[in-house]
Amino acid sequence: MERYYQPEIETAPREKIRALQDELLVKQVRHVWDHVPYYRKLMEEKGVTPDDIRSVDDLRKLPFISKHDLREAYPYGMLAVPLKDCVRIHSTSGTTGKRVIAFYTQHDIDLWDDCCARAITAAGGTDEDVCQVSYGFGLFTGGAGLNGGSHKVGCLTVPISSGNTERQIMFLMDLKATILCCTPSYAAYLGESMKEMGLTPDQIPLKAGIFGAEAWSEEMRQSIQETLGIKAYDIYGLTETSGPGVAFECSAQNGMHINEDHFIAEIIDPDTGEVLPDGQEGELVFTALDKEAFPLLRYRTRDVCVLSHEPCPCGRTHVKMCKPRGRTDDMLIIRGVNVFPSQIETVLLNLGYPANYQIIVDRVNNTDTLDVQVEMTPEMFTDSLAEITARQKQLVDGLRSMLGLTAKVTLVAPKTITRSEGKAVRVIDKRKI
Ligand code: DLL
Repeated sequence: MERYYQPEIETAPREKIRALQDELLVKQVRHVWDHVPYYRKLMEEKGVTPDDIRSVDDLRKLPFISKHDLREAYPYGMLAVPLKDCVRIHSTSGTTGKRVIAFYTQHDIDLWDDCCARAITAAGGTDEDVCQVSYGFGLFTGGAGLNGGSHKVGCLTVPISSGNTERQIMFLMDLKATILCCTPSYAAYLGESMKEMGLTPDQIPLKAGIFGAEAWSEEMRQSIQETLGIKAYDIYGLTETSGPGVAFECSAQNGMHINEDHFIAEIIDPDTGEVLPDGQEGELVFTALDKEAFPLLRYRTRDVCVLSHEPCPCGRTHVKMCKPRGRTDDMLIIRGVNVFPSQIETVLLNLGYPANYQIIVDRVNNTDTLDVQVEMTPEMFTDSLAEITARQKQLVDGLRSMLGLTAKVTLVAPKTITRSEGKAVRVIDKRKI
């Protein structure tokens, strides 16, 4: 039976959700105009005032906020409440530039925890469960978010953070953890390690996993589900919008419900900024409706995604987003062709390889090169040159038909590619250096 954490909101009729969004948006725009001079200036430049925003229909009149704005406004320029009202910060890893700092009031933390509690409940979690939170704790939002959600659901929470795989497995087995929260790449690694220890899926107490923070394919979901003997649910979010829990998967496991009482999602054409209709792929943009401290309006996430308002068998009425295909900024352009790492992952997993790979892009004699290093499983490992050549050819053909590009494939021995305890590093683009 489907369980909800807040059924009155999660299954509310569309008109009710829309009316709530209209009301919250009007208030939020006023709050930002009054307290965030940086955004007020952006509105003035666009010739918009809070009086122009009367409902969600007017959303598109508002200017976008980009990562560039957040860096310019660093650290306090987007803060909308006095610093003394804030109780915590989190921060992005800063891999693509200067860190972004997000601020939270206690109200912001409470609503964030609710969003994560909805995700855990949708994955079947109750106060009977033992929830092992193996996302990193600290500035990263993964650990804190799922920890807060797990408390609200009433699970016995194991705030183990990431890393120390041996200890992870010991706690998981000894405390009979039933829900695991971590990145999908770390879940795959834990699964691989438990398999090596001779543990079979029916000996592993887990029943569900809540995995996100990085792109992962359907094929990877299948593989994790099989190794751990669980149902694997996707969860999405970003530091700028609180953290995990902006959207989460339900029992249908085919897209994530966006918590529309807190966020409005739009899909735009990343080049023109034009809002695209349901079903069309584009850049995901979020407006936070009731965050107090760091209330971003029309924030461009750079995630490439599709929205769907199709009714969901789980009974939730909130719009669904597909698994993000990648980011506009991690989409590789190789010899003019757009390539997402997730497409490469799909080919590898379909051909029976593990999700341990690295994509190395370079430029030689003014021509882009694409080298995909693929790890073999111990069963595949062989000295036979003929077999390796046949495997390489099969991969090159598979990649060509998926990408329309010829890649070089290098097969490497099991356990050669460094495992990640947090977000996996899939791409090394030497062209930028
Ligand atoms: O990754 C928050 C999070 C923690 C989400 C734990 C889910 C679970 P950031 O470090 O700010 O925040 O990175 C945000 O990660 O814009 C996406 O590109 C990517 N991302 C997050 N969740 C998913 C997902 C956290 N389920 C950025 N699928 C986002 C694909 C995801 N990409």
